[in-house]
Amino acid sequence: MSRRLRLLAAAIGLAALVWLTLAALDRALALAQRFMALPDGLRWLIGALLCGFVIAGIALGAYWLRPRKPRAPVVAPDRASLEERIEKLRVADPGVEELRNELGELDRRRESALIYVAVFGEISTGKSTLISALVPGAAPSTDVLGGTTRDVVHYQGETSAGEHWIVADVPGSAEAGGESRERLARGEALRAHAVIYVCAGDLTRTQADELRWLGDFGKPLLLAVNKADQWTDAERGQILARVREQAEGVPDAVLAISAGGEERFTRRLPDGTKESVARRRPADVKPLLDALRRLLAPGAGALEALRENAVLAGLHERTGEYEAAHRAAESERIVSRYARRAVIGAMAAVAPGSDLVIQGALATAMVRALADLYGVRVTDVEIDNLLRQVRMTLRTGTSVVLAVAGNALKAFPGLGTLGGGVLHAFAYALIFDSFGRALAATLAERRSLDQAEAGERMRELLGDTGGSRLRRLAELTGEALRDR
Ligand SMILES: Nc1nc2c(ncn2[C@@H]2O[C@H](COP(=O)(O)OP(=O)(O)OP(=O)(O)O)[C@@H](O)[C@H]2O)c(=O)[nH]1
Ligand SMILES: [Mg+2]
Repeated sequence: MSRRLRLLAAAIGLAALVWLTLAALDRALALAQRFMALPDGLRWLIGALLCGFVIAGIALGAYWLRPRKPRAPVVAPDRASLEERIEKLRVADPGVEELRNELGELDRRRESALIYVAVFGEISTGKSTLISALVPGAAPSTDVLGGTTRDVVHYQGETSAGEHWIVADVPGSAEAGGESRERLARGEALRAHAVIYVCAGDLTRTQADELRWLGDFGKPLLLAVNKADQWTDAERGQILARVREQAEGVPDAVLAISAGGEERFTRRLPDGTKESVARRRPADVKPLLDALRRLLAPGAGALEALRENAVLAGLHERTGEYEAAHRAAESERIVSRYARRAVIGAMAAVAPGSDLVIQGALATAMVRALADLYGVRVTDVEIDNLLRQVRMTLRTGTSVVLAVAGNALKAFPGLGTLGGGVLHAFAYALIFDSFGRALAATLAERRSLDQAEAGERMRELLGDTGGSRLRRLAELTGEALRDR
């Protein structure tokens, strides 16, 4: 648009604005006049209503603009209780050695008195490139393709100001199929004294979540918005402002940087041939280095408590996962054991053709064993109530159970050769398996003997005719009967 046209457009815009303002003023005066002409009582009423609106508007605005409460930092359980839990698990699962190694690494780093910094973020944001800019001599591989860094690698070198930080390059998060590498990266982020979270533009929701997760540990955290060389000065200001807003005050600082890196392109030579050229982009990480220096100034000793808290919080979570897996395996064993006993009991006591009546003593013992495993205290009354409900479920579900058992006998002809009463024996395997699994799942999830939940799950399992489950129960029934 020419300068003249732009001036004309601006003049028209200004005239329209003046006209609108005058019109609004005129309307306001007319309203005021009408207001003044109203009877006294009505004037007071309208005045009070208007005041109410204004006060409500101010209150709403103040509510929106109120300073947000900082999130409470994650508090890890104490080390002694964690060690105890790990020790208990070790008896059953030698795999938990990795948890003990984590504690060993925690101590090793404390004793070294060195400062660890982790560079963390999504794939291809320029983490490895940033390491080369931060640590002279470090040359981790970088590539436009995401998922270049596959492992945690530490780089130690003297910065221009003489600091001896150890900087960890970690695999990028959010890589399709890269869950195990993301775990490695997260573990290292917890082990570091400070974390640089790298992004390359606006934060996605996943990145904002990841940043909040890091922020919850309360350790020094910087958000580096990389690849700033790709923006104009105006864009840089806008992007930084947006990212600051998206970061919601979680990091200690949000900084625009250019880690540099290498760009490759193909050049056509005068003789028509093509040549591949690699060119280094200049790095500009000074604001980041300055902020890092400021945050790390207290030294490794002063930052150790937060680091230890983060490592123990991570260990608490991993230990919890091992415990859940251990309980799940143990509950399978318990349920199988009782299903086997129920099969044997059925052959001994149940006359073919009679109703299915759950064996009370066995069922009570199974409930106790499972509740014990999940650390849930149960009273005799609770168990009685639960069993009463199970019996009712069975009364209405007998035909379903017997039909499933009948089909299983046809599907696994070997069972039929084990004599009369096998139908009932299999039915009891199915009942105990369904009841046990339903109860174990409820205990794991609710940490209580939730009758309604357990009953619902049991009904679903009784009707579940999934092939592999029936095969397993057929094998269990066969083995129990042969071992009798
Ligand atoms: N324009 C520009 N590109 C950059 C910058 N920093 C890194 N890059 C490029 O971004 C791409 C990815 O860089 P990497 O350092 O491998 O990224 P990464 O985060 O380590 O990636 P993963 O190891 O896959 O997680 C490379 O092509 C780099 O050259 C920068 O400051 N500006
Ligand atoms: Mg990398």
